[in-house]
Amino acid sequence: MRPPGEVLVVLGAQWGDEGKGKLIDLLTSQYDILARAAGGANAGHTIVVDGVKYAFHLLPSGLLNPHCLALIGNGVVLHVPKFLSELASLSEKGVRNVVPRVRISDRAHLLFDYHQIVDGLREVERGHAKIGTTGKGIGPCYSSKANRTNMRVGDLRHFRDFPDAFRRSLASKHKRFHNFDYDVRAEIARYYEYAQVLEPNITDTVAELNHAISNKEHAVLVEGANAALLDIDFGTYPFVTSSNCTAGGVITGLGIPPTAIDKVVGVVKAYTTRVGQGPFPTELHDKSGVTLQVEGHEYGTTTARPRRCGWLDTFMLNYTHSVNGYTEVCLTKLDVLSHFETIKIGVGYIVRGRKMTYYPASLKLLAEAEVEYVEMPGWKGVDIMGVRKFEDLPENAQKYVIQVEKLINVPIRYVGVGPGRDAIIYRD
Ligand code: 2SA
Ligand code: GDP
Ligand code: MG
Repeated sequence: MRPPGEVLVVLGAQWGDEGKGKLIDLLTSQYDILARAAGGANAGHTIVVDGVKYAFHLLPSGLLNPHCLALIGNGVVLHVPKFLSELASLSEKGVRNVVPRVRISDRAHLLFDYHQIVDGLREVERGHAKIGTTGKGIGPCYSSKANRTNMRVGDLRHFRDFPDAFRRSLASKHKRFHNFDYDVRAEIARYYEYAQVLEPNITDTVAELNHAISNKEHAVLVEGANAALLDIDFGTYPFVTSSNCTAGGVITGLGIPPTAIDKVVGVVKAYTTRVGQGPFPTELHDKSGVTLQVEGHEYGTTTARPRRCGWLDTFMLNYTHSVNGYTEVCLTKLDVLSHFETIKIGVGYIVRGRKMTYYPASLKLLAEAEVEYVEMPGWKGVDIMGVRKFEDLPENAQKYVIQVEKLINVPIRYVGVGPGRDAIIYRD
């Protein structure tokens, strides 16, 4: 077990789907509280245990550990039906004592079905400029939150006021999108039921978490959703999600002070993938890109969309490191690179003949960026999935990991060599 009071944060360092779920699953047994700070059902971790596949979207995946409390922080947007169906599916698969181990922040925002409808309508409106959202209503819900018209989980406790407040919160969206079809009465009736069901799980998570940390009662693992380049402030705006999925979002999404965080693990895929639209300087449009997609099974957990694939980009990783402050890195999917004669790593961008010194905010500059690469010999054909010691990796694979470590200047503590729970190499 980790020392009580310790807070470890796991964050996606690229555009998501780096394999955070597997690392979290490995670490959970050492923590008592697993917390989600941001996002909603647009996150997706896949964990396979004893041949049983568990897909998590809203619930922290640490629930698989029967001793863990799962905490949904104030920064999360909660779609109650999805949340309840995920809970039910875990119980059906035999995960014990699930419901009493869940805590939901009374400050978390409710994501209603109409937010999902509006998500779709907005995408249609954007036409060619569409973002390629997951359709889960994330943007519209955070926009209601910022507009100060939305409702929070705690509002379910005062149900007498709920129907009027709900109608008011819906009104502006209804007006803006021409009275789209929506059965308001049925939705309110459903929420009356949900209010009874959720009541025992609603709590002041800010108080509970800070108490656990400052009194050194429990060790806490914060499970990042989405990733740095999808962050609303630091990502490739507007092709981003609507929450802060970098380290800052952990603090505001849970209500803990920055000084409470002890470690930040950046999860980095050994190459790069992206779902949806937006710039991607190291993207491959050739046979190598297809190899990464096929061999890496690069299809989204949430939407099953094929992921765009390209080489690792350490210029981008240096940027996300400067924002997130990784104390260590977990490099995943090294095994997928076993299919290449040579492997490239993006190390810098040249724009209009000048070397960039920092990852640009401008999408125009990103679109124009010519990537500088270093090229390394691969270990083609050598199956590394069974390797558990760093020294047993082929020499070129070791060199690749060490080169990445040098380029990002963060220790690589874990190296993923396969999808299985145990397919990981620890480095001291
Ligand atoms: P949204 O639905 O408004 O958040 O979509 C906005 C953009 O953000 C992208 N996006 C994602 N891209 C990759 N993976 C996502 N979720 C992962 C999953 C979860 C993870 O496995 O499904 O890694 O934690 C995700 N969520 C949002 C989306 O494609 C749009 O470009
Ligand atoms: P997350 O959203 O960051 O948790 O990632 P996802 O679960 O959406 O996608 C990562 C996928 O990669 C999952 O299907 C994992 O089982 C798989 N995976 C994780 N680590 C490795 C690895 O080291 N090698 C291989 N081949 N697959 C991995
Ligand atoms: Mg994912």
